[in-house]
Amino acid sequence: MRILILGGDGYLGWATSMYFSRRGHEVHAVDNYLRRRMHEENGTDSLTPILPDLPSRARAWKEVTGLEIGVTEGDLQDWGLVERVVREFEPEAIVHYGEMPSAPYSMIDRDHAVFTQTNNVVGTLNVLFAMAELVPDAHLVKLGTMGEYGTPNIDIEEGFIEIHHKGRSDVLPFPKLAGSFYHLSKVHDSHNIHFACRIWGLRATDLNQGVVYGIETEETKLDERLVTRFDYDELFGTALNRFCLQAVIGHPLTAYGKGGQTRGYLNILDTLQCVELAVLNPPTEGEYRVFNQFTEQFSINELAEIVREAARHHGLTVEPVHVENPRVELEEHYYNAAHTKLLDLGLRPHLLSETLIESMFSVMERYKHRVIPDRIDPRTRWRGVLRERAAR
Ligand code: NAD
Ligand code: USQ
Repeated sequence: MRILILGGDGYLGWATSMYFSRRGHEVHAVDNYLRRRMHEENGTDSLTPILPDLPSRARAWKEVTGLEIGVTEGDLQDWGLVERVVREFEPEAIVHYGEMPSAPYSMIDRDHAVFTQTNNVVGTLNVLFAMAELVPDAHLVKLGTMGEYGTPNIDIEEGFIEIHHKGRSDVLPFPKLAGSFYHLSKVHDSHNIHFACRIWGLRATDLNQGVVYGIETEETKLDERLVTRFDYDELFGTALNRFCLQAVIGHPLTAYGKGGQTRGYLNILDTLQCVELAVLNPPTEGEYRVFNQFTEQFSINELAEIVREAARHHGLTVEPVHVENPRVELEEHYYNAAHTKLLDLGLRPHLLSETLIESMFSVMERYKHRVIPDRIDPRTRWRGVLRERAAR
């Protein structure tokens, strides 16, 4: 199958490009290096030493496996670029990771919020228009987020909920209570994608993914040059990845607030499996479907305890600390989210275990000389704008 990977230089996008290439698909990756530039802006960097650009990564892939990954360097906000890539490559599936993915980055200030929503919403609109005009039968596999739903006091369904209201009923999109301007950009995308399916008959799968952890895949292990990026700083690192790195360097595990925040989590290996299952089982014409893509739920306190225990087995001593929560979010809440649709398609989850965490420690120990320790503690506050105003 011809598969276009948007955001192919990223943590998940590079791993996905290699995964599909190795399974015999024709892969073309697009990226504008936004993630690398945001790290330069913040004085941070990937723990793993990734090659300098996509062409070098594709060359290394060819040397190691003999397989080709096509590359386009460019911005999805540029209609000319999106139109050209889609016209020339004629994808049968488009896996869209190419967005600004950090909640804290989107909350820095007005400029970062506006940039996040413009980048994400305009890029996705361009992809939808290119599909409608050039490849209307292609399948869009779009990375959304479980954070679109927030933490409502009822069970979370997979995209839609049956509502009975004043004697009538309908199946409608599940209510959204996103927790950052980034998460809201995904809500806006979801509405636009759903609308494009309804009016143009496009087919799309919105993967509402939980928090991903992990550092290696079968393909990254083939050669050191094939590593994917791995971030642990306050803006781009995610909870479990950060805790593992913190354990390795002896930094207290940074549980924000009371630590009762519960989210869905999955291993990077399962991201690959889920995206493949979505691609190989496309929806029908005009169908917009939503899969909740995670395998297990944990609270922050549970994660910290699991990492502390795995660290102890590994000969490392580390303790959780409750730091002031930089975010505005519920710290104790009900959370029960459905996630059966990918299991029904055949997903076989890699569940979190101490062995798995210890294998992450081993990779991190190899690169720990690259850690920038003063970028770990949280600085970006959800109410930062209000505090700055009060100080003036
Ligand atoms: P990432 O930042 O490593 O990957 C995204 C890639 O897209 C980057 O390489 C970036 O340079 C590129 N990009 C961004 N805007 C672009 C544009 N306008 N034009 C071209 N390229 C652009 O992030 P990731 O962790 O790999 O996440 C991939 C996707 O999955 C994102 O959409 C993210 O929101 C979503 N997601 C990630 C997680 C997670 O825990 N990592 C969880 C849920 C959802
Ligand atoms: N948290 C801590 N300590 C930390 C880091 C985070 O307690 O050191 C807490 C946060 O307060 C939050 C939870 O952990 O309650 C998750 O935070 P996160 O940074 O791991 O994840 P989040 O900001 O939600 O974003 C990440 C990805 C994003 C994706 C999302 C999936 O960066 O791209 O959309 O996970 S989800 O969380 O399901 O929305």
